[in-house]
Amino acid sequence: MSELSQDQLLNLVNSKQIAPGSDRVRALTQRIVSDLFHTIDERDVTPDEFWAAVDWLGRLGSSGQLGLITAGLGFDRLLDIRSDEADARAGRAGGTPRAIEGPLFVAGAPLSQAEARLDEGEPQGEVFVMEGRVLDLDGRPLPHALIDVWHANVQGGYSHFFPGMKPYELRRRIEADDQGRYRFRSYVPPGYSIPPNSPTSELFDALGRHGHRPAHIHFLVVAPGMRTLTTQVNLPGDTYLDDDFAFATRDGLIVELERGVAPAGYESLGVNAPFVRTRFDFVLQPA
Ligand code: MBD
Ligand code: FE
Repeated sequence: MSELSQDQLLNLVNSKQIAPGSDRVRALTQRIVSDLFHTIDERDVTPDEFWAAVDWLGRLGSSGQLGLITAGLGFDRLLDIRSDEADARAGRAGGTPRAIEGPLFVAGAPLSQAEARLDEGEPQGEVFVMEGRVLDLDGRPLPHALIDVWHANVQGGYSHFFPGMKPYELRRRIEADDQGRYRFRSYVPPGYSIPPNSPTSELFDALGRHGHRPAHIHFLVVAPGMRTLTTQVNLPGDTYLDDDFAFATRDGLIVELERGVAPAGYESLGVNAPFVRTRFDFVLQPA
């Protein structure tokens, strides 16, 4: 076996093929491996540093936090920016802006008609009702559109990821009525913070970055013939509105809250005292 230079090694790694394989996977793998070879060389990464990074990646994978890191390093928002750019090039415009799904969506939440209660038992925060319609770009209602909604509990935890929560707690699917109307009751969620003492917080501590998201509520809105909308709304007044660790907040997605609204008309949601209300219409593009 002869001595290998770095370039010869890279060429060898990138040319070891015994089967046709996938051109796409090969091209991307070669690009990423050569970028890492160059990073190690240019930044003089030591063996200890390299193996510490491999160990961290292993712990990151088993902690289930890969989706948290992608959001925190901006990849999720990058994909949204690229989708927006592709839309602009194709002349697709209008409707509610998209915002990242994040790593905490769970499919199959309990389904109800027109309205739902996301919270159970004693109210934990301020009683909150969000209501509105699902519309097309011309303002026509989209009857029976399906809305998935999910948010964090008062401790910033999401069910299925945070210990002690019930399955699908603070997650529901709501089928809009025949005029595209929906509403739900819950409580005003707080912001989210990355779990301390975790692979993600290790990296963020080392970067000197915080791991906070402003208070938000996630939505996935589906209607026949329409483009599926993944988005979030933010609650006003949060310190991190302009400093989201996941870079996901956008103009047009910050709702206004009305406080002290009389509960008349909200009996079916068990509202019997002044509460906080917001109106928000989801506007979908054609598919
Ligand atoms: C969240 O709640 C979230 O919405 C994102 C994008 C990342 C981590 C936690
Ligand atoms: Fe979230």
